[in-house]
Amino acid sequence: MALRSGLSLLRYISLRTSSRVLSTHINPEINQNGEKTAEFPGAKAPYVTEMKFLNENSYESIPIYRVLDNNGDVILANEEPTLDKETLLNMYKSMVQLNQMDKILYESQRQGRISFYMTNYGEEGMHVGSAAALSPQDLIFAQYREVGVLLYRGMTITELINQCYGNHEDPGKGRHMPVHYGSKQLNVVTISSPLATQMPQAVGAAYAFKRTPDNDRCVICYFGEGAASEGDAFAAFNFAATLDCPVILFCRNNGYAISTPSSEQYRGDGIAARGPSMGLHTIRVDGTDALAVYNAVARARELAVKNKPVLIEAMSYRVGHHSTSDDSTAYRSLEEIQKWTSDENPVQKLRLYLERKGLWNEESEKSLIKESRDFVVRTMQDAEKKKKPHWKEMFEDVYYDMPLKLQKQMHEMEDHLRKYEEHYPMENYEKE
Ligand SMILES: Cc1ncc(C[n+]2csc(CCOP(=O)(O)OP(=O)(O)O)c2C)c(N)n1
Ligand SMILES: [Mg+2]
Repeated sequence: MALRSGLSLLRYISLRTSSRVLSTHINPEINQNGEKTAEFPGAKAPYVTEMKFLNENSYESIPIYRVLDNNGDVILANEEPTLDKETLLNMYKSMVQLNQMDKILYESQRQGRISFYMTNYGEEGMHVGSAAALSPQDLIFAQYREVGVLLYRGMTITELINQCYGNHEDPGKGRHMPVHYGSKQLNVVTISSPLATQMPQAVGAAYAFKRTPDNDRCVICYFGEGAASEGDAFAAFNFAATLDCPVILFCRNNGYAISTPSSEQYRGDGIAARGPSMGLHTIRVDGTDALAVYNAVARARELAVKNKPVLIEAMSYRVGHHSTSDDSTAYRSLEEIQKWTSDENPVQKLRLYLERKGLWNEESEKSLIKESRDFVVRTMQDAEKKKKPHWKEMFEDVYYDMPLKLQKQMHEMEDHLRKYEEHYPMENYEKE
């Protein structure tokens, strides 16, 4: 009798509190009648006689891990990662270069020099923190707003700008819109615009790694909280978990999917809540804190290479407009933007941390900004002068043998260009 009432008290507590309590306080073998836990093929769980629907309030919110406070102070000394000076400075320099590149390329779109651009403001901490924790061999699948990851990995500003200008040095040969970067050498899969396409692809690549003998690589897949509403996201989560893939699914939750705020994008406790429910190791982290992101990804990497897939939800704020096709003041207040620019600025936080450690000062800041800005401006001017790829490139590289239909279109184009030669600035294009 005593045993029975003790068990029902535990059952009561477990239903009133979090799922974590549920798993620790109830003997999983026995239900409240002293019987064995149900063992359906689809669920092994205790029986209960009290009918209760669970909802988002049945669980505590998943906490947000951080290392630094808003002043750049380490909150708990033993959480401070042991990063050498060079790594810390590389992280910070990538952030500053990214800011300068964003500023100038955004303006260059406004001046009609490129067709489109997307800035990364507010998300720099997630970029450099995650990139620094990966091995250069790890394969990156990005969405589009992760340029700091690419810079830290080693993609040069020259390569990035050549892509945006679609000149003949762009590895994509001018076929993509700006910001669709990729690099075979640096293990960065080319970005594609349809949201979430990269997610099942990343999990598939991770599965291929798993099947490779002596694999010590993992895949990291970045995606926005908006993209997480796509069916492909669920397919990716489920394949990652059920096939035990060496993958880190990294959600950048920046609060918006263009004009849709996250409050309208999903219900429940964000993207992280989906992780444990789908069998993924999960953590929610302060994405404005580069050191917290570093720690989370370093640990996630250790798990992933042992074929334990991980979901990370990094919380931040998209400070800039969605893209050059958007004006975000139409759907959010200037005060809201200001709050995230000043108090929760990831670049500022890391800078304060470096200053406290004696690794940075006002002078180094000024010279880095000037150096980065000048380099971006010069590179942009050079990129603009470079020739565009030969027009025939647009018909090539898809089929090994060009189908007749395409061959016909190519010949029609050739005739057209010959006939109306004076209307096309062919001198700006590469010769065959
Ligand atoms: C399948 C698909 N639907 C819609 C779009 C248009 N679109 C481009 S970006 C975007 C918002 C994505 O938001 P999120 O994933 O949160 O990334 P963020 O822009 O915030 O970095 C939308 C709806 C698209 N590119 N692909
Ligand atoms: Mg978003």
